[in-house]
Amino acid sequence: MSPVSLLLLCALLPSCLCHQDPFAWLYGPRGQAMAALQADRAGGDCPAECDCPPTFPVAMYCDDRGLTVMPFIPERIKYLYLQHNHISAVPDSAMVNASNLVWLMLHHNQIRSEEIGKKITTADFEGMDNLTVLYLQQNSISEISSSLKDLASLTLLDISGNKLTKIPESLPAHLHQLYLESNSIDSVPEGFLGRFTQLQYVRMAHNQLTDKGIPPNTFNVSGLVELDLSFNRLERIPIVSTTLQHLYLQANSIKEFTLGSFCSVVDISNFSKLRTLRLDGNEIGRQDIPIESSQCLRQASEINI
Ligand SMILES: *[C@@H]1O[C@H](CO)[C@@H](O)[C@H](O)[C@H]1NC(C)=O
Ligand SMILES: *[C@@H]1O[C@H](CO)[C@@H](O)[C@H](O)[C@H]1NC(C)=O
Ligand SMILES: *[C@@H]1O[C@H](CO)[C@@H](O)[C@H](O)[C@H]1NC(C)=O
Ligand SMILES: CC(=O)N[C@H]1CO[C@H](CO)[C@@H](O)[C@@H]1O
Repeated sequence: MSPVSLLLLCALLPSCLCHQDPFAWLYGPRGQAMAALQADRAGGDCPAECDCPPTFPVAMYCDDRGLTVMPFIPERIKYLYLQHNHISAVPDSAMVNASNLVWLMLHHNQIRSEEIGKKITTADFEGMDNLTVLYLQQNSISEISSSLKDLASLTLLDISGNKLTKIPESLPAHLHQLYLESNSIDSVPEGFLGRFTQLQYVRMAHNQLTDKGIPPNTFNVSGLVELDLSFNRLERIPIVSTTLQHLYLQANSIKEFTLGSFCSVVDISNFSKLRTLRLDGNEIGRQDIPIESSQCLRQASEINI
């Protein structure tokens, strides 16, 4: 329909849905009710402060609008964009209709742990069985309670740029990507990574990790593809699995190149799968790499030292 004929139609039919819902007056002058009704023709209601594009009715865009509280979440929404606001709390009630969420983007807000760890109880995330991506980076979270543990489908959790001083204890079991960089974490609990059978990418750059905080074999878990421990306080190269492909250790205080960190046995079929190894910005140089390394690290295409 051309814009001209649309206009014409509006003029002719006072109750047409072109501009305003004809029953809007029923619901009073509140902006939210108006907007909700206006959006109805697009496949469902939508809070006034957000956009729900008719072409993509399962998405709700509320990013960068100066929001200080969570908007209401219509039940159909799968992709929710709330980043770059001033939201400080995710109260119980906000998530009641959010059981269909697949992506929840809450990064760059002001969420504090007392407002997510304690007020978001396990029950709040119960039923959010399809949530796969949760972005919480750049908030003010210092603690994560067990509230996230029940997110059975969650594969990517980003809590970087917060105020964590330790690794959250109960995290969902099926994570593939765990991003914790730029916090104040100084240790990794014994056997921590072993709890996740599908974990492939672990990023902990810009924390306060020391050798003391890393029990032996913490990172010697198969399945891991990428491990970023750069910008920490490590003095030794931690033992990693031979299946690891990318290891970032730049800007630590490593004083020794320990080949045993990569290979305990070297032969035709036992060698490290490392492709990338960053060791620049440490206290070692090329001369510290033993000659046997070429056997163990035969797949490394990039070693920065
Ligand atoms: C939940 O959905 C109902 C019905 O659509 C709506 O009236 C209510 O405001 C919603 N609650 C929240 C917290 O989003
Ligand atoms: C999750 O997704 C599946 C398939 O898309 C759907 O059948 C199911 O109802 C969803 N679960 C929830 C809790 O929304
Ligand atoms: C890493 O773990 C494997 C299997 O658990 C083990 O065989 C290997 O010796 C360990 N690597 C090191 C360097 O200790
Ligand atoms: C320590 C290690 O990985 N050893 C393996 C070396 O290769 C042989 C033969 O493929 C395996 O049986 C060992 O487990």
